[in-house]
Amino acid sequence: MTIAITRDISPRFNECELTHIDRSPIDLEVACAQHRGYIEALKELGCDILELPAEPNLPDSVFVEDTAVILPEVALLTRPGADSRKPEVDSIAQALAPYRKLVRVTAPANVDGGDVLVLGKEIFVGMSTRSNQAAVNQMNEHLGKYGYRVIGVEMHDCLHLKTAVTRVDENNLLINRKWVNTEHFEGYNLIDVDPDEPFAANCLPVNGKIIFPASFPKTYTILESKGFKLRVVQVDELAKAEGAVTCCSLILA
Ligand code: CIR
Repeated sequence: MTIAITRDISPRFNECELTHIDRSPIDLEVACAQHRGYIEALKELGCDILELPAEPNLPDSVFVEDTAVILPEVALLTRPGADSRKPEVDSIAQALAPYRKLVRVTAPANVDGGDVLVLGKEIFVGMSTRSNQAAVNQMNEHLGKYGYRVIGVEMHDCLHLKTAVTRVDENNLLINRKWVNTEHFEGYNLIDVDPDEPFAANCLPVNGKIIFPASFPKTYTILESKGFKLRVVQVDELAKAEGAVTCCSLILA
């Protein structure tokens, strides 16, 4: 059974943090409809949804990915880099407690789940504006005992590591090489996003299909031509808050 944790959109979504894109007004109704469509896609791909109520005063709290890193053995609660987002973690801890043993990083560590790319027993953490070396060190302490190795990765010009590179399956990564050095990923087949679609590297594999934004048709075609089965979702209103497809769920396989 696959469980996906999601959280409804805060009425204060327009006050979200923004780092690399300009603010443009978000239509809450459209954003909520797109979020529902995303949840429908998760259901269609076999997920049971654990839908948490909105956190009215936490504008970015729909982006649950940033609050935790889920592994088969344990879940690591993060300490998000933006102060406005730090209070998002406690309610996620409650939601995760029935499913996993919990460990947590503490100050001075900062890490957003969007910076954490798990590839087997290697865990890559983007050294973004949200995540730091103290987090890499603490994650190694917590997760080393389960055989994981946590490695900091230099990146630039985008919010999170998973804005620049995500896992398509056990052999393939989808990547925008302009934003991240490829040296850590040499054992993988790298699939480049179309140059016209720099934000297309964020995809979400679930039970053999890939959840992928409708806004990136050229990269869609690249993936489809390689035989991947995609499930398209419309998330452009959520993208105005600098979010993409991985960030709106926590998947417990
Ligand atoms: C933020 O800046 O934290 C939010 N506005 C966007 C977070 C998106 N999270 C993600 O891609 N994992």
